[in-house]
Amino acid sequence: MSRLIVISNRVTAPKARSEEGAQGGLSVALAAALREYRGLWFGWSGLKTEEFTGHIDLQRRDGVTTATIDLEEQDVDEYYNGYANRTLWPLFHFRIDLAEYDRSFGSGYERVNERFAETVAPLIEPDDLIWVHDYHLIPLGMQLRERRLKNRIGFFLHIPWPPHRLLVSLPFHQRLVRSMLAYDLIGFQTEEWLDSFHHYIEREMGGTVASDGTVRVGNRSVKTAAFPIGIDAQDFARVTRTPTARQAYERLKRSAEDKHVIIGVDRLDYSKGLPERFLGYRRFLEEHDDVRGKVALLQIAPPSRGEVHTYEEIRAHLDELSGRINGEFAHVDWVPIRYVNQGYPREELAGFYRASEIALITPLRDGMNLVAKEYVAAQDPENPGVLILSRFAGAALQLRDALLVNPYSKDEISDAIARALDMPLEERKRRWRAMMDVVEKDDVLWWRKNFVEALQSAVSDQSDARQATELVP
Ligand code: ADQ
Repeated sequence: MSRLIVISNRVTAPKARSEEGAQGGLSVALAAALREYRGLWFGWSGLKTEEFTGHIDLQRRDGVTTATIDLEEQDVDEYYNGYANRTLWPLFHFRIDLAEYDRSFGSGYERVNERFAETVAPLIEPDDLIWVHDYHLIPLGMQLRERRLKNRIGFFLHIPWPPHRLLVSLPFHQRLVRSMLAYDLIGFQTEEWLDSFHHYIEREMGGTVASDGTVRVGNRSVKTAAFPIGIDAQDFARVTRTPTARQAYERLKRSAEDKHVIIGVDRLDYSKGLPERFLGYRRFLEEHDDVRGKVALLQIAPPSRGEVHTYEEIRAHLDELSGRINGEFAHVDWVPIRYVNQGYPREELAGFYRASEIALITPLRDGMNLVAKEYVAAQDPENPGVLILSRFAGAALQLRDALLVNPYSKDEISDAIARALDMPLEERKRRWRAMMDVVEKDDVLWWRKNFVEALQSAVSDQSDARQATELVP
């Protein structure tokens, strides 16, 4: 059996199995795949070094080998904080107004992708399957081909793919997309993002798309498909039964007294629609004075990407907005919004999800959104809560029995909260069962199995793959 080489920006070192509860579902699933295929996981350590040395820190723990490198300060500024998080992230989340185009970001991005390729290439054996993850590493496949690697190489994008008309606002967009033709398989979260990619290929590159998703540009063919990512539903159900989860459940229930808890859990990011959510909740309080004092919104949002200015701004904005809404509506014994800037281990989150009658998950755009699936998996089947979900999250295409809302509309958010609070038990159970079926069936194991099998069966014509690198101007 071939080995699997996973390459992502950051590597989450596997913990001992007994500690796995503290890790994200994705890293657990990838670690399981790496154990099965005897592979290795390569990426940035998260550490900075004065000068790039290419030194690889190889570690083996619990059956998984990780190989990490440190990056220079300038690399981190230009590649990670720059091109990845200030150019691609906003643009791919339809926030062209926030996207910054700086020549140094683009060159830093390509330099780091070259450094990744240069360092990982000697670790790769001819039969290895290579799986590259996310927007930080789009040109990596081409960089590996330039080093004469003939392996099957797949790429999975965790975030949305923007519509053609938006993507052309990116300087050198053709160069970026052409570099993707070096892969054998390109995976997206949903059919919607896949369609946008196909439109770009047809309209901007004069390529064709066959009915099986094979994209053809010049002589180069690449397989493309949607692989909606899931959670480890079985494990999440187990986590929900742990003593820590039960304690977290009790703690939230006790502190809420008899109030209906509405929960939101997100990284603090402008794509998650937090100000719009607070304003939608404010509209609800305004319109339903009879319920004031009987509901509480618990928003958990730990800061992320603190080195990027826009993230400082969103944080300041939310502090101000939550303070203003609380000041406007609070009583001596009731605060409408509990806004918490810290992350919690999975066990505790599971307990909080189960103790909340409603989840309000309203990103303005999201590749998938795993929190929505975790909320569903943590519910009590006999008394499940209601999921209110943005129709612009990838998850909305699968969780059709959520109450789907336009996250920009205060009225829709307000009406959905009112409807959720009044929803009869039978309807809650019916909706939950339908969503839980999807969460259980299309779980993370299914996702990675599908992707790896599709990659194994991708016909890799290497003469074409080398040509792809020649297509890049
Ligand atoms: P994210 O934007 O990080 O992921 P999401 O999928 O919702 O978004 O969350 C990922 C994980 O982080 C979840 O497992 C969640 O439990 C955890 N998490 C979020 N907030 C937390 C908190 N406050 N405390 C502790 N844990 C928290 C990107 C894309 C998504 C895509 C995923 C996976 O943006 O669209 O679903 O990758 O592909």
